[in-house]
Amino acid sequence: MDRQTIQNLVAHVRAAQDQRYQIDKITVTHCPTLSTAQAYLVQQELIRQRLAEGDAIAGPKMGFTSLAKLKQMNATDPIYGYVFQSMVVPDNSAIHLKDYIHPKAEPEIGFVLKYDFQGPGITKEDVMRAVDFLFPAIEIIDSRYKNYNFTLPDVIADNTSAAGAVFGTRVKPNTEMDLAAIEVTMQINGEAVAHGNGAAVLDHPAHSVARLANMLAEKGEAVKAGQPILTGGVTAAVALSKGDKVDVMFNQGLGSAHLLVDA
Ligand code: OOG
Ligand code: MG
Repeated sequence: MDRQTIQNLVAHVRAAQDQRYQIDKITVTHCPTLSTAQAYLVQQELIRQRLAEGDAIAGPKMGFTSLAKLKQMNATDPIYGYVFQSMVVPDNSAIHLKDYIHPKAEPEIGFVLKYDFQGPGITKEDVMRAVDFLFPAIEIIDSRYKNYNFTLPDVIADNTSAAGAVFGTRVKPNTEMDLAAIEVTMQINGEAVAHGNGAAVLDHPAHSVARLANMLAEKGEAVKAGQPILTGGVTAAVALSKGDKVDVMFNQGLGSAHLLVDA
């Protein structure tokens, strides 16, 4: 794919992100042959531009790591993107619907590593040895595609629908914690809307971090120490409406994360 094609696709997707409007799939309007590898080149250029303009990466995110998400979005494979600093929402604070198109919330398990590592060949055990902190998270996704209707290359080029994230308080993992068995409930206005456990995420959320490291290795990048890493929605995502209070609550001492939705 030539440079001009990449630039055109980035300009098209960025405009939708910045001005918050919905677009048709770029695999329909622009590039029917767009491959996954080419879509990551588009994503990479989009990220390069945002960094050049002064935004910063908060951390990487995995997507489509649970069956619930794969089914909901009719997807086939895990993908990755990035949460920018400008997207971070402090715990317990409000977002404004006007800043989004059709936002949804999903509960996620977050990792912070003690040291950088680079794939290929990273395993779940490598990840567990490297864990510094875990944290409860709410990811706010907001696909720029109409009705969240996209193929994998479309959603990769749209930075995997990234639009916001609440990173809850970091906790040190302890020997009592079992990340496959850990349970999460997402409540909206006090009512349980989704429930799942850590094993929903690729059998164990550390597999998601390993997969991320191994995917990033293909472009020579490492997973970095200290960055919050999102391992992917444990449950299906839930659409947000004005006045919602979202509570994502884990057991085993991982804690909770909270979000309010204003007009
Ligand atoms: C794409 C983003 C997927 C996850 O956790 O599975 C994702 C989408 O569902 O719009 O972030
Ligand atoms: Mg997510």
